Formats: sequence, C-alpha cells, structure tokens
Amino acid sequence: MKQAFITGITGQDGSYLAEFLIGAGYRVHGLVRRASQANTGRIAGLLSSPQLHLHYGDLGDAAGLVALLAQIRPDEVYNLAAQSDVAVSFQTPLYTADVNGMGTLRLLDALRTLGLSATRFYQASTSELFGLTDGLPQHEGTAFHPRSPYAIAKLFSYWSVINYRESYGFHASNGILFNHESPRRGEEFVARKITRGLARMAQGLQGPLRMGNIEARRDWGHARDYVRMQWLMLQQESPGDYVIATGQQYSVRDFLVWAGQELGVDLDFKGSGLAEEAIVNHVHGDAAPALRVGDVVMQVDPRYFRPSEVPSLLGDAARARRRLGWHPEVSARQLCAEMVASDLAAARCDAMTRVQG
Ligand code: NDP
Ligand code: GDR
Repeated sequence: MKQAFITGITGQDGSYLAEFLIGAGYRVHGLVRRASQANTGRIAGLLSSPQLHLHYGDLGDAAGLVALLAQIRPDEVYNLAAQSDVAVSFQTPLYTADVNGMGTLRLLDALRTLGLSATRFYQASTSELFGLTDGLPQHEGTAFHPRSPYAIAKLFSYWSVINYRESYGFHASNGILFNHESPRRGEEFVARKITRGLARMAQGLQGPLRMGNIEARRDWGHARDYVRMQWLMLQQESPGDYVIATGQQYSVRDFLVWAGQELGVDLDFKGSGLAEEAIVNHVHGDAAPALRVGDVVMQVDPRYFRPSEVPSLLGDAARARRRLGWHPEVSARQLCAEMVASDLAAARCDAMTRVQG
C-alpha cells in the first residue's frame, strides 16, 4: 500500500485530497495542529477509516517533522499547510513567512537529511505569485510580481522546490493553482463569504455583507477537480511546475449576482466606489423568504480593501492539459450553485433551530 503524507489535511484541499487518496488505495498520514476545539470537521467522514492516520505537528516544528517523516517514510508528500489568508498575511507577515516559506524548507530538508530523496513532493503554489502582471492569461512563463506577505513567502517555497529538484534530484513539483472553492471553503474567502452570507440573509439570520474590492477578477474552479491534479503531478515520470486554472475569469461582483440568482433574488448596484451597495430589485421563488425588494444585501467597506491588491487573475493551463491530460469539470457558475445550495441547507437548519429554541 502506498503511503502519502498530507500537511494541511484539515483544510479544504486536504480533506478532498485525503478522500481521493484513500479511494485510490493509499495509506494516508495527515499532520494535524493541536487546537482547543476540534479542527477535523472537514475530514469527519474519514476518521473511522483504517487507511487514515493522524499525527500532531506543525510546520514550525522542524524536529517534529523529521521524527514523523522518519517514522512514516512516505512515498508522496503533499505540502498543503499554510496560513492561506492573503488579507491576514498583511497583519501577520513574519508568522506567514515562517509557515508558508520556511515551513516548506523544513519539510524538504527533513527529507534530504533522512535520505528520503525518492519521496515525491507536491507544493501548493499559487496564482498569487503572479500578483500584478501586464498581460493575461498568466502561464508558467509569466514573470512573478507577488503583492502580499503571503505571496512572497509562497515564492520562497516555489523556488525552494525547484532548488531541491535541481540540487538533489528530488521529484518535487509546484502546482500553481488559481482560486478554487467548494462548500468546504473557509468562510472568510470571498466566494464562501458571499454564498454563506446571502443564504443566511435569505433566512433572516444576518444583515448585509460588508465587502472590499468587488471589481477584483478571479479564475475560480472547484477544489475537487484541483486535488486530482495534485496527485497526477506526482504520478509523472519527471517532476514539473504546472498552472491549474479554468481559463475563465469573472469579477467578485459577478459572483455576488450569481449567488443572488441561485436564491431567486435579482440585484441592482447603486452608488460607486466606497459608497456602493447591492440592493434587491426582484424576488422570485421561495428560497429567500426574509428578503424583500429594496433590501440592501452588500455594502462596500474600506476595511476590506488590502494594502496592495491583486486585481486580475486568469490562468492558461495548456501545459497541464497537454502533459497531464487534465481539464476542469466544474464551471464557476456551477460551483456557485453548489455552494449556495449547501449554505442554504445549513442556513435553513439554523433558522429552524432558532425558531424551535
Ligand atoms: P485552508 O486554509 O483551508 O487549509 C490550510 C491548512 O493548513 C489547514 O489544515 C490548517 O490547519 C493548516 N495549517 C495552517 N498553519 C499550519 C501550521 N503552522 N502547521 C501545520 N498546519 C498548518 O487552505 P486550502 O485548503 O484552501 O489551500 C491549501 C493550500 O493551497 C494552502 O497552502 C494554500 O495557500 C494553497 N492554495 C490555495 C488555493 C485556493 O484557492 N484554495 C489556491 C492556491 C494555493 P487548521 O485546520 O488547524 O487551521
Ligand atoms: P485570494 O482569495 O486573496 O484570491 O486568495 P479571496 O477569496 O480572499 O479574495 C479574492 C478577491 O476578492 C476580493 N474581495 C474580498 N475578499 C475577501 N476575502 N473578503 C471580502 O469581503 C472581499 N471583497 C472583495 C479580494 O480583495 C480579492 O481580490 C485565495 C487564497 O485561497 C490563497 O491561499 C490562494 O493562494 C489564492 O486564492 C489563489
């Protein structure tokens, strides 16, 4: 049985990847941080699997990583752990640099010092490396211009992977993934903030969303599609670096409009810049009993603007298509529908509990 080690197994991608690898017959070892409340909700369905083994640890703890890797001797390592919130990285730049940059080096060097150079290594690199670029779409040859402590730390990891490949012959690959979401996405990221927020408003559970730059444009895919590719990269004879994206770009504003439509609510935008609001102009169906024409569902709030923004990301995944035979199966619009349906079901449950309580 092949052994995989996943850091970040409790996160969005880690949970889908663990499901995928267990389904493919792997023994999966996951790194879990000790927390004061359970942080294994996303992998709850896997906890009873005899193929899953969880280990306490942290990317900050080099000695712990060495001990774990010596014990597990994995065939494949997937380094998904990170302080993954770009906005938060401006408030915690040193911590973010340590986890997202040095953390990767700790893992790579643990493999080197243990002589595990045959272990295949996947690094969760990101479209945030591109940051501010002149031309679209972005591809593997596009120059990087990182715009946040998050992205700068990830750039260190990106090059560390290439350096261990070139210096020590590691089978180490970077997946340069564009934004990917799912019903399991963290609630602070914009797509989930919108689907969860509107679903809860529809049930009368919360007031308007406060948001930042709604003109930002992203290339959104589905996390389940993207973890399949992470595995595929490690099955290739040679390592490499791959952009993974849908090739379609939409604005945050578009995503907001779609989420409204999924709930039977059409939105109008009034005002501009810092005074812009989204207002309900038509309600059809019964998915949003608490919303009425004229209700404000979103207000722009300067607190959500970032010190430096990444305005426009659009990926060209031609290399992944050509070499890995990979293509995305879920469109951004379908993704939005799935997320709204999931958040609406949860909001209806919360609303029922509130009424009964
Ligand atoms: P999440 O934020 O959902 O998950 C992050 C994971 O990392 C969690 O399991 C978290 O643990 C863990 N973690 C955080 N800090 C540490 C640490 N110091 N030591 C050990 N584990 C830690 O991220 P995603 O699943 O969305 O993303 C996975 C990876 O892919 C990340 O590296 C992210 O930067 C990168 N990425 C994500 C993209 C996306 O659109 N989702 C796009 C491109 C790259 P806990 O549950 O305890 O918080
Ligand atoms: P991003 O994702 O920064 O691209 O990083 P996020 O969903 O946080 O932001 C996307 C864009 O939306 C704009 N925005 C808002 N963002 C948030 N979170 N909240 C708001 O209220 C809001 N209003 C507007 C942002 O300014 C931004 O332009 C994600 C993470 O998963 C990273 O770990 C990963 O590397 C990249 O995607 C690819």
